[in-house]
Amino acid sequence: THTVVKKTSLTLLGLGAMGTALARAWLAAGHPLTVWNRTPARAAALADAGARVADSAADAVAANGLVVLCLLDDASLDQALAGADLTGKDLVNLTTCTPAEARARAAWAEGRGARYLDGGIMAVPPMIGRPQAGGYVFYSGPRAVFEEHRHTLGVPAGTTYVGEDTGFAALHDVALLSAMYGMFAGAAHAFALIREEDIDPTVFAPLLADWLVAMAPSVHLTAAQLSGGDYTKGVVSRLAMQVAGVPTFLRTAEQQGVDPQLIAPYFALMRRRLAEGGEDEDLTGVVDLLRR
Ligand code: FVH
Repeated sequence: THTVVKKTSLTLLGLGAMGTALARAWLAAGHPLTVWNRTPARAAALADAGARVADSAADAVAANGLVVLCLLDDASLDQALAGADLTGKDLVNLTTCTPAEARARAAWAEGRGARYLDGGIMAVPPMIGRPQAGGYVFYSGPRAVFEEHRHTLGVPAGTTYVGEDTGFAALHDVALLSAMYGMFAGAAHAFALIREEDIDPTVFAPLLADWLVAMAPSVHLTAAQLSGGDYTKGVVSRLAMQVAGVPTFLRTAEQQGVDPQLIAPYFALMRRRLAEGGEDEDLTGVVDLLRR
């Protein structure tokens, strides 16, 4: 005999690139899905794939207890949900927002009789529905709500619960993406340095990628020092030595005709920390300078 597991039915508002990928993953896994999109044409292909297309956001919300939102930004939620009755609903908001917006949105939802979970998606659409791609979603808010829907939420991508504070998913999301943009900035500078030389960028790229991967674990030393409060503990490369090398980096940029605007602010902070007496530290002190 086979046990038939009933798949949770749910509603999804927002069928942009990400919303469509989420919808396809839930449909492929056999979840009854009601969808709505401001521009109805975007729902047509999903109707063919088995989704029920609601005529309005209010109708879509009324269809299920679990309502997932994947809209452009926080402001679009107000517009989409203006006429919807949220009483008794569980809202899961995967729209990128700030921590403060997430907390305010939770209070807004609770004031309308709904429970609220916030999510920050750490994936791009092609990673959705492909567990091997490594995409996942940060969730924060009431643990009970997360646990209740964990299985369904885990269908499109992995789930990582980061706490009862509703703002934490957005904070983790933005923190990781900010680090990513810092990495992109460094890579842009590196490519600019070699751009006019007889170096093939496609030959250079694997060297760059391997180096970034090799350096990534340095965040563990930073974390341990921030946690322990001693920024000289376990130092690998003294700040005094690193600052002594800064003119070499700036002169190289100048000689290669490259504007150092992406890395110069970081060098300025390293110099400031050295001037404050951080010569025996590594780079952790820069974190504190940013918070002043
Ligand atoms: N796509 C990505 O790579 C990233 C990966 C990480 C997470 N983000 C966030 O996911 C949210 C949705 O992103 P998206 O890629 O689906 O975005 P779009 O393709 O631009 O679709 C936007 C949807 O939002 C609807 N919408 C916009 N404004 C309103 C409004 N005022 N009222 C109702 N709906 C609205 C839009 O509808 P339409 O233009 O088709 O009518 C789309 O459904 C986002 O927070 C990313 O940061 C994605």
